[in-house]
Amino acid sequence: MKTLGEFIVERQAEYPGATGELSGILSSIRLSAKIIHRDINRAGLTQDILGVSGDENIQGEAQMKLDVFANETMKKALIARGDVAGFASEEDDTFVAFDTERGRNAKYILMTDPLDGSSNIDVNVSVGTIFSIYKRVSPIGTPVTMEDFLQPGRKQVAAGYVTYGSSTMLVYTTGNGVNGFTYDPSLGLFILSHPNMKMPYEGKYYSINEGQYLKFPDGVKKFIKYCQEEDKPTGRPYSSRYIGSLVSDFHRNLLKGGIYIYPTTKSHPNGKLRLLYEGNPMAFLAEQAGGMATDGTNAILDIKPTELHQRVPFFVGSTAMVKKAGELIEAFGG
Ligand code: AHM
Ligand code: MG
Repeated sequence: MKTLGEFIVERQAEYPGATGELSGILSSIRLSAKIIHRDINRAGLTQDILGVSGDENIQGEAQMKLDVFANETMKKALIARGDVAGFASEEDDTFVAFDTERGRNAKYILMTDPLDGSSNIDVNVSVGTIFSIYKRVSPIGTPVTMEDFLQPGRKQVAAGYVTYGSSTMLVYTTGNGVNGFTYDPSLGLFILSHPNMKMPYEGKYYSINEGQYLKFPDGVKKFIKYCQEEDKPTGRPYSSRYIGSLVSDFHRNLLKGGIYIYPTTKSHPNGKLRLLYEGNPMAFLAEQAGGMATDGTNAILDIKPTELHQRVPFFVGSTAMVKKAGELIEAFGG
């Protein structure tokens, strides 16, 4: 049995010049994951956690109490260790520069969706936490700037998610494969349970909010019909599975093979998901596991962001399925 802590230390030793800051950030995330896990598991028992907070985020979405709680937990855990220079989140209007001596001298920044799929929390369905880490581009010793956050996904140093499902798992990459750790609550430890995760090349699930079908572009409609057609060699029809938590849908498709799509729709002309803290980290994990992620045409990781809360159409999963969706979008429009 290998714990996440041991694994992080082992990996750090492979990089002789490593200062331990990235390891420190991963430890902060591990701690936040344990706290969020504990509170999610008590969500049905306490009214402090269930329901809406009464506020909206900058994107006009109602914040759940747990969104706010998870965001504060992440921020506090990161500030306490002082290994990041700045932080940006789905729940905050703009980025936060950790403007202390330690923060100004730190070399990484972190972006997060602290509680993805939070509309599921009141009905006891899985939610997740997503994170994405970059090296800053502004000079060390100064407060971080917007430029540090608007880097293409290709520049990510590490990314991952926590899925609070029937068990809680932390899955992450530092660009050297993807590894998954299952939480043992009785020990308070994440244990390496899924080393070197690989996404099947051909999938068997498609995950999309089909209730929006009439609002989808023609290429996406054609792809859905393709998924439903009978074809022995590709194993079609594929099964439809949509949890409505990107993390959970992605996690299933990573293990079993499948595609998750949030396309442009008439009500979401740029898609719904955010490039920086949803699209990029999941795309990095997908590519590291042998899968693929596009906006229908271009690799997600190559997009140069222009805004912190920028949205992007998102196609992620098994390479054969993402490629097929791309072909139909090229032929019929996305
Ligand atoms: P959130 O970060 O505000 O929870 O929104 C993102 C979520 C994804 O996890 C999920 O796949 C999608 O929104 C569901 O949206 P919809 O209800 O439109 O299908
Ligand atoms: Mg989200």
